[in-house]
Amino acid sequence: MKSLDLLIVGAGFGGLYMLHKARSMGLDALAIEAAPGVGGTWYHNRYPGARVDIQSMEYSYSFDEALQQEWRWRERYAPQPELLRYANHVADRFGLRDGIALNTRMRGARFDEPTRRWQVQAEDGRQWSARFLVMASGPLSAPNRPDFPGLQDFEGPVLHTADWPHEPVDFSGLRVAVVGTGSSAVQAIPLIARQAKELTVFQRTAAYAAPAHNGPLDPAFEAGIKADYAAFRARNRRMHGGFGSALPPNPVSALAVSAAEREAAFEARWQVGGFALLGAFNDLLLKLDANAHAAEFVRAKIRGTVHDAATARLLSPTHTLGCKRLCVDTGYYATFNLPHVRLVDVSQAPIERFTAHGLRSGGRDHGFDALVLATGFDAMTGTMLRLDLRGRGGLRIQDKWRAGPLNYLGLGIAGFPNLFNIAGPGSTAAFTNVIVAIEQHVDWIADCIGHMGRAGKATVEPTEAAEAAWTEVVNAAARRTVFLSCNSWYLGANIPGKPRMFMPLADGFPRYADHCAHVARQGYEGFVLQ
Ligand code: N01
Repeated sequence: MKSLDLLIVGAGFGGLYMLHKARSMGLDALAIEAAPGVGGTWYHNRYPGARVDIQSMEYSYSFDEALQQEWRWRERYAPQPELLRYANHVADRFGLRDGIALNTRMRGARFDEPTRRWQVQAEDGRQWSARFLVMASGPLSAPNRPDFPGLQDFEGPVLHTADWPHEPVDFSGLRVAVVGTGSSAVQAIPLIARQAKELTVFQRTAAYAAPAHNGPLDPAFEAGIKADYAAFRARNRRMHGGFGSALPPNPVSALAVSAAEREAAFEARWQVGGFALLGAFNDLLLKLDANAHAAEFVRAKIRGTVHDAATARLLSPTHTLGCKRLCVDTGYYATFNLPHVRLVDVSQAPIERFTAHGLRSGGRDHGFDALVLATGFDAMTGTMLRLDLRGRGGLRIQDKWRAGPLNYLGLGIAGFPNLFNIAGPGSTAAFTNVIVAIEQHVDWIADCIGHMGRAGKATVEPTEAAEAAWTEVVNAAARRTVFLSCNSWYLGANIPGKPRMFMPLADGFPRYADHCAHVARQGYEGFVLQ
C-alpha cells in the first residue's frame, strides 16, 4: 500500500489547487479523480448552454500572478468548454498530471487509530495510506435522479444535465422533455428549443432568472483589471460573496425609498445583469417585505416578455427571490413564446409515472422521444454520504451526519481527525465565488498542516463543543436572512428524506475568512492538536 502525506479526493478546481499547494510545501500528495479528466463540475456538466454565473475575470484562480496575466477569457461569462480548457491548462502549467490518478473512484476510507493514518480504498481495489485526507469532491457533484415510477420503461434516451454525454447530442427532429427549471434547465432550455421539434418543460417550481447580458470580453475592461489584478482580487475578497466589487451593493434599504426610486434601482441592476439585482438594496436577502418588491419587479419582467398570459403566470415564481439560487439566463422566458415549446405545471399534479413513450401527470399523457433530467444534485453532503467513510472508533459518516452535516468551520469534523473538507457545508462556499472560497480553504488547510509540522503534532480534530457552537452560528446566520422561507437544496429540501438543516453559512465571505484566520492565530482554537 503506497504511503502518502496527503490524499486529495477530486481533481476539480479545489483538488487541483490543493495538489499544487501541497507539492509546493514538499508534501507527497496524490489526487484521485473518478472522471477520465480533470475539471470536476466543468468536466461533467456539459449540457448545452452550461456556463458560469460569475464573471470570468473573477471566476479564476488568483494564486499565481503569471497565470492570471497570461490566461485570456473570451466571454464575459465563460462557457463550460473554456472552463474545462482552463482547468487542463492549470494541470499542465503547474505539472500536476503525474500527481493525479484519473478513472479512480473512491470507495471509502478508514481512520486507523494506532498509526493515525487514513487507509483509503478505490473502487478498483487500489489502496493508499495517507496522513491527511482532503475532500475536494465538490458540493454539487452527486446528481439527483428522482425515483420516478416507470422511468426504466421509457424507451428513449434519458440524459442528466450533470452527467451529460461526451459525444454530441442532436435533438433535431425529436420531441424532447425537460424535467426541472433550476439553473441548469434555465441555461439548457433555450438551446434545446433551437434544435428540438417539440419541447415540453415540466415545472414544479417556477424560477427567477436575471439576464446574463453575456458577450465577448471587452479587451479594455480586461486590460484595466490586469493592470493591477492583485488589488482587484483583494477588493473582491472583501465583498459579501467574494465577487462584484465593480458594483458594490447599494447600502440603502428597499423600504426607505419611493416606489419610483426602487424601480429605477432594480432596472439599473437588471441592465447590468446576473446577480447585480440582489445588490440593488441592502435588505433584499434579509427582509421579506423588501424582497417582495424585487420579486414583483422580476414577475413584471416575465409578464412583459411572455406573450401568453397563462404561461407567464405559470412562469412567475411565488417564493422569495434568491431563496433558491437566482438563475442567470440568456433568453429563458422568451423561449416560451416559441410555438413548439410548452410548459406543464407539475406542482399540483406530480409526475405519476413514466411510460414507454412519455409520462403521465395530472391524469394526462405527455409523449416525447428524449428526456432531459435537470433535477439538480444531492447537494453538499450527497457525495460524501455515498462513501464508506469511517472515522475514530469506526464512526460512519452516515451516522455522524444522520441529523445533518455537523462540522466546525466547514473544514473539520469531530471524530474524523486529519480530514479536511473544501467548499462543503458549514462554510460560505455556496454563497461565494467558489474559486475564492476554494483558495481560502486550501490556504487555511496548508497553513494548518504547516503548523502541525512545526509543532510536532500528529493529528488535528475539532472538539464536539466547537462543532455544536458552529452549527448554531450557521443556523443563526440563516435565521437572519430570507433563506429559510422556501424549499431549496441549501436546506436539503430537494431530496426526499434528507434531514432539513440549513447547510451553507450565510454570514458573508469576509467575516467567515476573518474568523478562520482568527482561529488559526489562536493556535487552532476549537481543534485538538495531538
Ligand atoms: O438544480 P436545482 P440545478 N419532480 O436543484 C426540479 C449550480 N448551477 O442543476 O424547485 C419535478 O436548482 C426542481 O424543482 P423544485 C447552482 O448553484 C449553477 O439546476 O425542487 N421536478 C428544480 O426545478 C444551482 O443552484 C449554474 O420544486 C423536480 C430542478 O429540478 C445548482 O447548481 C448552472 C423533481 C432542479 O434544480 C443546482 O442547479 C447550473 C421531481 N421529482 C447549476 N426533483 C450556473 O449558472 C427536482 N425537480 C453557474
